[in-house]
Amino acid sequence: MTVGVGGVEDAHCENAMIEPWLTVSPEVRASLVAGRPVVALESTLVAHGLPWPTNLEVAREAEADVRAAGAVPATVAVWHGAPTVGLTDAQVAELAQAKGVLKASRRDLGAAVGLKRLAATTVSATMALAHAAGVRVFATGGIGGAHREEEMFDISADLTELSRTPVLVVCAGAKSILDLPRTLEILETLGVPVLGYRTDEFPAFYVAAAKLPVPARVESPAEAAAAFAAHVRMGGGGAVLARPCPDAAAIPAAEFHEWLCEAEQDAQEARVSGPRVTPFLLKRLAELSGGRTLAANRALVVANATLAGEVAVELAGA
Ligand code: PSU
Ligand code: MN
Repeated sequence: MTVGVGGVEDAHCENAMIEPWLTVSPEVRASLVAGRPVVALESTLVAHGLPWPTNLEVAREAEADVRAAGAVPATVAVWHGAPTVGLTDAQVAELAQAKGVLKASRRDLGAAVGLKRLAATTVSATMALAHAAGVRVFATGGIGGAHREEEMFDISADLTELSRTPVLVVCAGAKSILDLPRTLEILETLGVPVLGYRTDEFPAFYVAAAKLPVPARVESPAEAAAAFAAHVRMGGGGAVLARPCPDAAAIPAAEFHEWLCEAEQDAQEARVSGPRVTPFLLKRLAELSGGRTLAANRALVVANATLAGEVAVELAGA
């Protein structure tokens, strides 16, 4: 089912970019049809990545910051079977407290829709739905990637989706719980540009810099938009715009590593695997750090939302 308001439905007929099977909120649809900037936001970090009530606060702050930058926010989820771009505030609030929400990556979307599930979308699934709506910019906390070799084989579907779906993912790099050198190598193999936002080092989520060089650096939203637009024009898929966690909230690498070792041990003892790994580690790290990783996560998500709004404005003006 699609939602239309006033003359927007007619305009939609000419707009081949919005897929008919997608539910798009009236405000988001109107913006897309008019060529105005829209930023997608994901829902896994709300349903699985952050605890109540921080999750709802962060979701609302991210939306407000996208608006402050001059773009329209579109939080993405599968709403009882309806793939949706642009949840209402009531839906976001419900999702933040709902129990038994599916964590849907790209592979899970068909089952979530076909079986009418309530599902939060990860980076890969959010990219797919954002692209189906014609949304080109998406803000999140950190992308998934390759887990460490000592752990069970686990490479996030976020990486393959980035290789094929032309959406710019604004994030604080990849999660610090991952093997970052391997993650960057895989991104190179897949042809995914990684743009460092005013940094030469790949950001590592809570940790501001991973001492790994980024292949390209941009100094402004306009430069980020230009690099992404050129990549897509030449047949490229997605790209990563990596902005370091704001200094005041960032965590020193040494301190973080102590907590991470302990959290990983706990995960192994609890025999956690598959999609449960990331939420388990994030929760355990928040406990072990006395809430510092949570504060960092919050700061980086809202900073990314602002930057994504600014880049979307540039792309819309181009
Ligand atoms: N950013 C956050 N918190 C999160 C995530 C991103 O600040 O919880 C989510 C994203 O949805 C990302 C997922 O796609 O974590 C990675 O999960 P996995 O490692 O299972 O692919
Ligand atoms: Mn995984």
